[in-house]
Amino acid sequence: MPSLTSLEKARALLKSARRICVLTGAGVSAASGIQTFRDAGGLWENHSVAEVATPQGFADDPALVWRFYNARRKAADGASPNAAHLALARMELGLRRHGAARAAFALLTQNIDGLHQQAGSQNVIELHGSVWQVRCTDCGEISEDYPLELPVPARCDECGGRLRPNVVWFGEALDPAALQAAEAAVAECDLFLVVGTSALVQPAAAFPLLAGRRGAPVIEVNTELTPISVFAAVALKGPAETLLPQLL
Ligand code: BJW
Ligand code: ZN
Repeated sequence: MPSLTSLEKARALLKSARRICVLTGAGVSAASGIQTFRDAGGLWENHSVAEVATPQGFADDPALVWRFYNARRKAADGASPNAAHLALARMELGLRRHGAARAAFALLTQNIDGLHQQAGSQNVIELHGSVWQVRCTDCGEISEDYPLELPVPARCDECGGRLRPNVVWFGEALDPAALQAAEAAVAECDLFLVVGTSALVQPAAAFPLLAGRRGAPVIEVNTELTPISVFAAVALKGPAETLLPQLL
C-alpha cells in the first residue's frame, strides 16, 4: 500500500486540478469479477490473441470469436460497478458541482463492459468499443438490439450480413470520433489519472505520456508497476477499488 505522503500528494494534485483526464483499463473492473487480459489467470492465458482479437482471426473462425464475446457479454451482464467505478463517477460529479463544464472531466476507457456508465460517469469515451454493440460487416449498421448470447454465426436483421462485435481489434483503427475526443481531452487536461492498465497497447498507452509532456502531472493507480510508473508524479501501488475512494 502507498505511503500516506504519496496519497496526500495525489489528493493535493487532484484538489487543484480544473480539467481532469482519466484513462482506465481492465484492472478497474477486476473487482467486479471481470477478467483482465495480461494478469495471471487473465484472458490471454487461455485464448490466442491472434485468434480472438484480430480481424484475421474473425475471418478465419467467426464462431470461435463469437463464443469468446458471448462469454464476455455474459460476464459483463452479471457484473456491477465496484468502488473504483463509483469513485470516478463521484470525481466527475464533484468537478461539475464546482461549476465545471462537461469537457472538464473526460474518462477514456479501454474497457468494453459499460461499467463506468452504469456507475454514473457521463463523459465516457470508449476507445475500444463496446461489448454491448454489434456491427454488420456488410451494411455497417451498429445495433444493441440482439440477445445476450448471439447465435453462432450471428447474422444482421437488416441485410443478413455477418455480424461482429463492435470492438477494436489489433491492427484496426480506433473510431475517429472517439480518438479525436480523446486527443482533445489529453491536450486540454491539467491532471491525468491512469488506472488499472498495463499501458502496453497503443494508442491509449501514449495518452498519459503526451499529457505529461505538456506539463500535466500524472497519477497512476495500479497493483503493479507499469511503463507509466517511472514517469508518473505519483504512482500509487494497490487496488483501484481501495485507493480511488481514498483519493477523494
Ligand atoms: C489492477 C487491479 C486492480 C489488476 N486495481 N489495477 C507501436 C506503436 C503504435 C501502435 C503499435 C505499436 N506496435 C504495435 C502497435 C499496434 C497495436 C499495439 O498497441 N500493440 C501492442 C501490444 C504492441 N495497437 C493496435 O493495433 C490498435 N490500433 C492501432 O494502432 O491502429 C492503427 C491504425 C491506424 C489506421 C488504420 C489501421 C490501424 C488497436 C488496439 C486494440 C486493442 N484491443 C483489445 C481488445 C478490445 C476488445 C476486447 O476487450 O475484447 O483491447 S486487446 C486488450 O488490451 C483490450 C484492452 O483494452 C487492451 C489493454 O489492456 P489493459 O486494459 O491494459 O489490460 P491488462 O490486462 O493488460 O492490464 C491490466 C492492468 O490492471 C495490469 O497492469 C494490472 O496490474 C492492473 N490491475 N487488478 C488496479 N484491482
Ligand atoms: Zn447488415
